[in-house]
Amino acid sequence: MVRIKRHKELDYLEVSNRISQAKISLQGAHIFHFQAKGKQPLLWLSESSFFKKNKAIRGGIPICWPWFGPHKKDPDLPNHGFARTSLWEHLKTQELSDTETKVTLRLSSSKESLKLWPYRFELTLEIHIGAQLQVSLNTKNLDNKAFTITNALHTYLSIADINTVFIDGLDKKIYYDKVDDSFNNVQEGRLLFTKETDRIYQNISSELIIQDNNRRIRVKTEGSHTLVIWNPGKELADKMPDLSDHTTMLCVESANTLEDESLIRPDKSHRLTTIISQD
Ligand code: TA6
Repeated sequence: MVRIKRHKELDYLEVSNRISQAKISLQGAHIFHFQAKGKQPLLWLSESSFFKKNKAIRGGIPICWPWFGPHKKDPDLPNHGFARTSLWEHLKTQELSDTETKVTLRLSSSKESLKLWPYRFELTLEIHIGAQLQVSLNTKNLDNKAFTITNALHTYLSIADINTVFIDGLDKKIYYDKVDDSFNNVQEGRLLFTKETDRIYQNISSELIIQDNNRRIRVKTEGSHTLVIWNPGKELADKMPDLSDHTTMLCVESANTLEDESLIRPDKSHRLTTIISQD
């Protein structure tokens, strides 16, 4: 079942089936809630998120596209691109069974987007809501020239406590550390959080396991080799007016960034997927 609702300035879809529920804002195709029945929510949402037009929601899964982070050449362009603040179209909702619902949203190039990024494109987001949450971002090149994108499904996971959570699956992986701007660091063992952490891990192919208090969250990625891990730590979080409590959030982001850019030729597509589950 799908219902259209509004929170502050933003319209959203509330989707539910026998075993799970999700909320998806039409601005940004932004999933800001997912919960399987009888389980804790998987996604974190800041209590102080603005829910304003042209402002990304703080929490859930912001879509960073067509560039991740600051624009390479023009720092005045929006951080993480414009997909997360654009108004998407709800194409369809399909009840695949009584335990799985698929929602598809679309963003097409427009006069406004061409001013920010000079290519014609079609973006679709396919969301499977069931026992797990599966999200695929498809980029199609509708232009007559090739373009390059970096992108991310900037997932904010809800966790019990940043001081005790840890991540398995990154041992010996190479990462770029944004906090001190250093390249070629090597992860030793599991990743724990003692301070601001902002890293881009490379050559990721297997599933990650986030051990959170009494549950395990699993994140699988398809169509990317980079993974971004972010927690702002207390000092930075205190400066962010829309970030309520950094100790209960952890971003684990399937991404294509750094050397993992995607070149897409005319008529060709790229697909980035993240699958999040818990046990
Ligand atoms: O994914 C990590 C990151 O790029 C951080 O550097 C941090 O700034 C974060 O995203 C949030 O960015 P935002 O533009 O949403 O404030």
